[in-house]
Amino acid sequence: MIKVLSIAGSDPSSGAGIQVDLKTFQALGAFGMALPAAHTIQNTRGVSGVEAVPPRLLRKQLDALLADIKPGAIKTGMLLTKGTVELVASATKKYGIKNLVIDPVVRSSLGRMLLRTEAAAALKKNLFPLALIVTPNIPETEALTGRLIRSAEDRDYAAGTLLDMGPSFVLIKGGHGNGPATDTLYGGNTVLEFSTNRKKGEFHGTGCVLSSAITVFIAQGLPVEKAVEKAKQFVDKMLRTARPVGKAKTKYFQFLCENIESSTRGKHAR
Ligand code: PXL
Repeated sequence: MIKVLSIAGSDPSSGAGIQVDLKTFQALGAFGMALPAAHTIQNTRGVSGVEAVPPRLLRKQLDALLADIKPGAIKTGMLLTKGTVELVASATKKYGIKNLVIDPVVRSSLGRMLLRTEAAAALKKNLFPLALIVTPNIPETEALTGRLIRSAEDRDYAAGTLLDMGPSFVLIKGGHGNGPATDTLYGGNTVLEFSTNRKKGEFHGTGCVLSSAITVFIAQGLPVEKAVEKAKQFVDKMLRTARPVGKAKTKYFQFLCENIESSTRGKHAR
């Protein structure tokens, strides 16, 4: 059985965060687990508030869980505070987690901070060195490197800066620009591009679904390059049936069973 864990923010509208991570894990045939690292007040119109989970509670939950079950891979999403980042880093070391996928969530689409300034510094210092792969979008890459990205050269340079912080791979997601949606994977002495046609509309939770799918494929034992390729194909397929679910036009992933082909599942899934 493939077991995977998400340590991320809770989105009660369930289009992002631990809720959509669990849906993704389920869709891909893994046994999913989720530990809320922070809470958001949100609906389809956006995030109107955030609250941290008390570090004492989080530490007890992490210890209870990881002392018992060893996930094949862990992903992190919205971590909000420095204390939370540090707790996740120490648990990763203590329990010998090798397959750590970090989605460095910094802000919501409408600009609400989901990672405090001192937490961003801790993320780079304490968690990035433990990561197999970090998956920032362009605004997150800019926030983490402190430099604007205006060209492919700027992006390549930023990827080098992030790789120097210690992760084995960096996937810079280009989904927020124009033209085809191209994600670029750096690491393992190569640079690989993954392009898909841009879909019409605004989508919620795309980064969460992508990093969760990567987490499952890594836990299945696929090399990072293949895990990213398959995860990107999975997201592309799910984007086609995404629909608005509330008063805003933002589209949410549905994970319709008929769209989840058995080919997206690993051989260990059944
Ligand atoms: O999509 C980024 C994201 C991640 N995690 C949570 C969120 C959001 C965006 O709103 O709420 C919990």
